[in-house]
Amino acid sequence: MKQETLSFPKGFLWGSATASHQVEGNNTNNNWFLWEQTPGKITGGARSGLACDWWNGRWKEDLQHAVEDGQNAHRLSIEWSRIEPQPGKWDEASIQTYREMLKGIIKLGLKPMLTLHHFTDPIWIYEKGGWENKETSDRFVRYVEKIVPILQDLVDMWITINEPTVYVFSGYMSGEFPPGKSDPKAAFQVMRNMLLGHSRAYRAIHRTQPQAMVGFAKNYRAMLPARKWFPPDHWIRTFSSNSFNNAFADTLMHGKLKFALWKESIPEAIGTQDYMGVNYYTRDNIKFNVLSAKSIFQERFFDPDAELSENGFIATEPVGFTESLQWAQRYGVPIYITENGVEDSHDTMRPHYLITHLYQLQKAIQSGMDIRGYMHWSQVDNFEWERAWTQRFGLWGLNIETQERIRRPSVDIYHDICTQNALPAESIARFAPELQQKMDE
Ligand code: IFM
Repeated sequence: MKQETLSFPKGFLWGSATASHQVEGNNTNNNWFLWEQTPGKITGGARSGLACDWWNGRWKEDLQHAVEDGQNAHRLSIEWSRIEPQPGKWDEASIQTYREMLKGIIKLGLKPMLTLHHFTDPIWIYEKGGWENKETSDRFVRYVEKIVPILQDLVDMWITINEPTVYVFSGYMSGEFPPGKSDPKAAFQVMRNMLLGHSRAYRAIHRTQPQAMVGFAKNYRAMLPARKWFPPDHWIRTFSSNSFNNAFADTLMHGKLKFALWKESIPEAIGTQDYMGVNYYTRDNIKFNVLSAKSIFQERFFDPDAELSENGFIATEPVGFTESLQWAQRYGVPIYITENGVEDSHDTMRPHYLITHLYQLQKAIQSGMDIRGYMHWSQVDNFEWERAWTQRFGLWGLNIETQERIRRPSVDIYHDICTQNALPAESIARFAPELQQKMDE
């Protein structure tokens, strides 16, 4: 049996990722707070409530765990609605809280990677039409210009916007996110305005901090034509991937946004990416169906043989991860994995998911790809948007009644990986023996 060491490059960032609204608690001044109060929008009528109680300081406990678990980085976000609760009015106490949090994170030995916008908007932005309003991009830049100089001594890795395409599709196509619309023209406008916001924020950050690494986090959905022999399945797969996977990122390369029926030239977007942040979870099979006009003539389903997560939300498809990395590579910048993980309250699937995905990651690095870090989603169970507390993505579990943290077995598996900067042979043999066979071949 071959005992190849599947190691990662020196200085590789090993961490976990969180987002403000999902962990802080008592976030009452953003559009998600309003959404949570609206009947029928959140599974079981649940609310983010105290979430993981980070705003009262429990980030210390979770990130102390992260360090003990062997991690050396953490991706978190700050909440625009706390920093600028009213237009142009800055909340100095909240800004100080974030400074203290970031100082504490660094003191613990974690490199922070900071997201400036992770799905939530201040209520006043929402009331002015959210990102449908072109002025939102400038208002976003004003917030960035305020906060970056204050945090620049603590942070040099920035994510402008998390998963802009998920924000667009969920808020303006499927309607699961606020404002709950199904309006492709509005979706296009939001995409355009987010591109403007990103591009201007990129330049604003670099004006303050020339050495900064600035990017956005892209949720890449791998897609396969369901029937290889049937050209319409290939066509619909290409169409879907162009709008979901490529539209935003390609505009940063060539300055031309193409989305559904609309096009616009955005030259200022060109070159506004120092790295590609990849969030990868799963892969769909896509079938053309003339009867599914509502879902743009497509049907999506997971491979019937794939291992499915607790709520059937994710299929373990590590080869799709490789597809996402190959896709990311074409942008010619270093790659960071800014999210990857699975909902699994019993931790029965996570060990296999983790090992098989990190195996693909290590192979990609070995083949020459410049990949510099991996942030697992998530450190601790947190408020999973419209699915609320039904989906548990944490390495650590959370009892939302008592705030008790529950150590899942995957913590130890991830610990060994982070501290050895490698995929240990014993972990592969134990949790993904099929890979051992591959390695022996
Ligand atoms: O929880 C989310 C996160 O906010 C964005 N990416 C996907 C995660 C899991 O659904």
